[in-house]
Amino acid sequence: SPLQAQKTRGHGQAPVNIALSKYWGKRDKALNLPINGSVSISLPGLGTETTLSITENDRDIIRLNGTTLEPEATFAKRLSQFLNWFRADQTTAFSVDTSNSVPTAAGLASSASGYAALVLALNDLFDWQLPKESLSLLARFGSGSASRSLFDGFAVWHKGHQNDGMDSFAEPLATLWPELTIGLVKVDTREKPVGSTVGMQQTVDTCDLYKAWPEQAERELKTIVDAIQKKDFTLVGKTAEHNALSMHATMIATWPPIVYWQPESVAAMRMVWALREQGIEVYFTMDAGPNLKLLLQEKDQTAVKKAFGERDIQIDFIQPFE
Ligand code: 2P0
Repeated sequence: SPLQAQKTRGHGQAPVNIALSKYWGKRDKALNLPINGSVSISLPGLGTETTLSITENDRDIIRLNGTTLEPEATFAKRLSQFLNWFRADQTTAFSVDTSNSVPTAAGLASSASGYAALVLALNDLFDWQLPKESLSLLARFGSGSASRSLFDGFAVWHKGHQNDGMDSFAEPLATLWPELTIGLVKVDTREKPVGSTVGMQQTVDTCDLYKAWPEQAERELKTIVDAIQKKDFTLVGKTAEHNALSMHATMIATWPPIVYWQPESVAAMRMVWALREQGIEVYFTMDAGPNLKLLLQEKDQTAVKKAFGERDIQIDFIQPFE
């Protein structure tokens, strides 16, 4: 049976990822099928490490960062619900020990690395030896963005066309881009008031502007993938920034409105634009939170660091292909 443990424990590790063209909206909530495809870059060294075993206990035991959670905790309930796909029978219970590497600058989605690491741990425990693309499809059930966290470097999550979701998974892009640098601008690391799952559903349900999103998102996904393959930094940067701002425009135009930005977020955006005016090519992207993620080239890191440092804004740099 594919749900028979082949060893005492399974282990998995996966990175967080940042979308350059965003996933926003589901066409199927139960299967986590997206309305549009997306492309991301993984951040090595930031992510989740998970160990998994079958337990004699009658319920799942879930430890997060060394602390055992109450089964009723939102995180534990969501994880147990995901594990329902993988129980040999109703009596099977799992013991899960999962830890996120503490991000120096937060605002990074741990559900993406979390469900990717968990699927890798299941693959190890059950000795499925499945290819990453198949594991990506399984990770998608936990969290859409987790489908992209099976890979290092760039990953494209195809929206797929089938109703059963069998063609909705991510694949890696072969491009290596050593000069590409990500800046993590920490504005606020507290938990966000509206989670992505609820935020995107509300947008699909109530935002008139959203009608334009699916086509724009698919077009910009293609533009970014082509630009990555040509290593056209300018085109990647400006398309990613425009895509993120367009997604936020749809969030703002939902009812009730969803505004993830803080005053400091806007101040940081203005700094990015001011740097570009000075000829320093830096772009930003933002997710369901107030923090900015900058796209720049290694040669400009010192100038960017200095500009943010002068205004006491915390920024950390990561080279995804280091
Ligand atoms: C993304 N986000 O492409 C977009 C941009 C947030 C903003 O994927 O409901 O946690 O679990 O599938 O994957 C975050 O959404 O949502 C996300 P679910 P998920 O990175």
